[in-house]
Amino acid sequence: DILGFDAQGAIVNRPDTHGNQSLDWTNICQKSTKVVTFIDLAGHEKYLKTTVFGMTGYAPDYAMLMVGANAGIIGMTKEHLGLALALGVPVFVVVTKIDMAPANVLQETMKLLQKILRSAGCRKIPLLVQTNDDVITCATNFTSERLCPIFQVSNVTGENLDLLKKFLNLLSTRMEACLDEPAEFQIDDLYVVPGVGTVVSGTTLKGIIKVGDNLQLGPDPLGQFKTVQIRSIHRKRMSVKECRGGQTSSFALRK
Ligand SMILES: Nc1nc2c(ncn2[C@@H]2O[C@H](COP(=O)(O)OP(=O)(O)OP(=O)(O)O)[C@@H](O)[C@H]2O)c(=O)[nH]1
Ligand SMILES: [Mg+2]
Repeated sequence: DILGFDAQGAIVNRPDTHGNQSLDWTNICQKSTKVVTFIDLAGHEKYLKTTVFGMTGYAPDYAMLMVGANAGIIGMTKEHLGLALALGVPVFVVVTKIDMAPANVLQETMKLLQKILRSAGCRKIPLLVQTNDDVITCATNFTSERLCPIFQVSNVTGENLDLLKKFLNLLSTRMEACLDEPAEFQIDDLYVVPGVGTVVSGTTLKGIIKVGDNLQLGPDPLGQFKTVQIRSIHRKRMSVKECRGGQTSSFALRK
């Protein structure tokens, strides 16, 4: 899903995103000066392979680790934290459902969370975000990788969601666009769309790719490349003319 911010930092998403999603995405992108994309990964260990794919294939800038205040550090929380650490993706933690958790339970969750983050395996500096100043401190020092901001929110009462939203709006992408270098696109997925043909989706790692460009597709198992032309480009379900380093998109190919 996506979250759009306007130039004043206000959220442009309408409260109800049900219904026609594709229209909504176009609308959000048109009204936004900044769009944050969330890749919703699975918590259950059964889906670990998919989670690993999401953490690598989509080249995420940051990881938002969700922890239920009541349930605490359960299931795959530590494994997912380890995955982000291993991949060098800066992590922040959002402790949710604080409306439901008795004070002592929340405190226990926070204590264990901070202990894990400070442990030798993690070597993070946890910082509980409680004020606007904390948000700015965290956002400006976040890419250092040592700092781990922690938010405590409730999706029911809305408590502290403003701090989390401000933080998201202040983050910038980590990947360098390398616009002067030859274009390179990493394919994550392949589709055959009726009436369109072969569509590949993934991330542009370097350079600029424009509609009509010829690219080398490969390597195949024999190490060979094949010339393909970019017939059209979609970003966030919208037709666009070009895609730049750091951006995800999908291409319809002419072979
Ligand atoms: N009281 C309370 N309930 C919440 C809060 N956030 C989410 N919930 C509820 O918790 C349940 C699970 O929320 P989800 O957002 O589906 O959680 P999830 O981790 O994405 O679940 P899966 O995708 O199934 O792994 C839903 O019934 C939500 O309404 C919160 O802050 N407070
Ligand atoms: Mg979910």
